Amino acid sequence: MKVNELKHAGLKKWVEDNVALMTPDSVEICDGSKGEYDRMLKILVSAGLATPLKKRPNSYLFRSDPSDVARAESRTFISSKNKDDAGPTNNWRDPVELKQTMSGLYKGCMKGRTMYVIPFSMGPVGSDIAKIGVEITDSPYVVINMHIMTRVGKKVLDVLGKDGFFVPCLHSIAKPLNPGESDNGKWPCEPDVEKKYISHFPDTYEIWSYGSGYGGNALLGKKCLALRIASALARDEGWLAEHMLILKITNPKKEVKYLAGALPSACGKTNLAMLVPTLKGWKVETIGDDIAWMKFGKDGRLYAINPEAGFFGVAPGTSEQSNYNAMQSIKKNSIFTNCGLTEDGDIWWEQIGYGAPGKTIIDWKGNEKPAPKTDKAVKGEEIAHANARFTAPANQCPVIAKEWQDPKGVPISAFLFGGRRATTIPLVNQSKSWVHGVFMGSITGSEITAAALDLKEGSVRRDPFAMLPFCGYHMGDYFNHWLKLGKKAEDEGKGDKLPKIFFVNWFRKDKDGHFMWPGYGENSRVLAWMFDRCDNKDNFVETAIGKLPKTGAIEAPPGVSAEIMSELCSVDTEGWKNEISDVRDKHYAKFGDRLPKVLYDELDAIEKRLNS
Ligand code: SAT
Ligand code: MN
Repeated sequence: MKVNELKHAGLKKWVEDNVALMTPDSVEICDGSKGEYDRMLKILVSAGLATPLKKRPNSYLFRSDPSDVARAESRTFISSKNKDDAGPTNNWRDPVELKQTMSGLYKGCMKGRTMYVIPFSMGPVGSDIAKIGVEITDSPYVVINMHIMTRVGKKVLDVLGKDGFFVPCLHSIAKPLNPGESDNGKWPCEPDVEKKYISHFPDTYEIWSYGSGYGGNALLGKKCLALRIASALARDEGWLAEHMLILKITNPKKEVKYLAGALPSACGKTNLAMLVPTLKGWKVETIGDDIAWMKFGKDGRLYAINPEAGFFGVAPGTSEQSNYNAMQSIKKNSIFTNCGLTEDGDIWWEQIGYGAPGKTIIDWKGNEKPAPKTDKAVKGEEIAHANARFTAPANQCPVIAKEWQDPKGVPISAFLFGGRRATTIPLVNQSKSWVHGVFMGSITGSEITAAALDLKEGSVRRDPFAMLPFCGYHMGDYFNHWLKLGKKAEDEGKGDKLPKIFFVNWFRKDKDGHFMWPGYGENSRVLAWMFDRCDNKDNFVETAIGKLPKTGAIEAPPGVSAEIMSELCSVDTEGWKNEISDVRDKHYAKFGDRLPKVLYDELDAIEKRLNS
């Protein structure tokens, strides 16, 4: 298909304008076909950027530039007209100035390359909850990843019609080629981090990205569209775009519920989405592992879709023990980025569950190293980058739920928030009300595990709703949006249809620093308790901080004593008093007068109950 055959006048003009600005050698409208995928890989292999993996059919390894290995949060901008609308947790830039700067950078940026125009749907094509985006990019690596992560092609243009809504997503790796020049094995990007831009214009629902070819900086359907821009769309249109997994859980009586959960990074979100239950007779299946889009149905229930079509998962730490189903999902048709390459032509990473075969291994920087005999990480000597990734089609997951692509979505019974907390926060806690649940989401946080960031080890980094880097507008307004949706449902007499809200913590430690709860598949015990709570089973006690499991309501996993269970499921009054003052003084204070007053009321009410 040619540009002048595009039926949507706005899309056609947008593409033509950018062709004139970026001056690519040629333009291709992507059709999402297998032929197109294979052709992109031929280009990438011959440019020396992709290595076919002997051990995994139709799978390839890429190594990025060392400057281009993760989302560039300091170069991620929320460019709303009013600075106040971006809020204290986002980097704001004036949209007029930012567009001027970036238009200058985009000028001639695709010289010597092909411009790919990727029409994609976030969510099943044609679903009422789905949205269409079109990404312009000069990266065939982006094209193949978008093939896996989204639905690409002509059927999307058919749904878009002549005047449908789409989110325009501009992307360039910022590495034009001179005549005769080729990438020659070197990952093309702008290596100077200060010259990368990941810009969002929430007032006009546009995305402009420049200089990075990696992950969320470049696959613009994911964090940029499905979270930052979608959160603004959801605010404006009355729905929810959340950084949440969606799972289906079936009890021994074959009753089914769906649950959506938000956890900050490094808390095992993908593992939870694909959990293998240890509880007999219970089954967990996956709808999505990262993002949920949710709309209220006429029946008052909240319906969720997974806007994505694949998994873009962190590789290190993924093993048959930690996530069996993820390991099965990546056996074929997968893309690996910044993993190690073994002598026999397979990928390898730290904590993959086994040492590397053979004598040598190629690390993520392309250097030959002795093959590690164990899978333990050696600081500074990592074979795979800590943010090495796999991209795999969701339908390759052995426990993908049959309804994962249902355009209606699945009705959500419960929300789960959580974080990595060594103290204070119980194993599971159900909110007393919707407002209390929003309070729980708003104080979500996780302890800093390594002295990585500028924070004291063990101190809590608040990550409200796990949306800190992903909310496209003022976080105080975002809390208010959640409150408004709950209030509306209650005012309409549909309050009982709202999902129940829970807060979990798998990471409590005892005085000697040992984890008190085994986690992984044993977390099914907590999910089962939540399941029964949704049916109003009498399995709880009312406390100052919320509804906690009654003694014996969660059967202890092997090796966990009754005393430990009782500590995990009780109120740490002193700890909570500290939590309350930390939230009031260090967290809520940041949001000024945009922090909804009812959340302060909630804080005061909990404090009062703790003191009584
Ligand atoms: O690189 S992504 O933004 O897609 C993944 C992540 O950082 O969570
Ligand atoms: Mn994520």
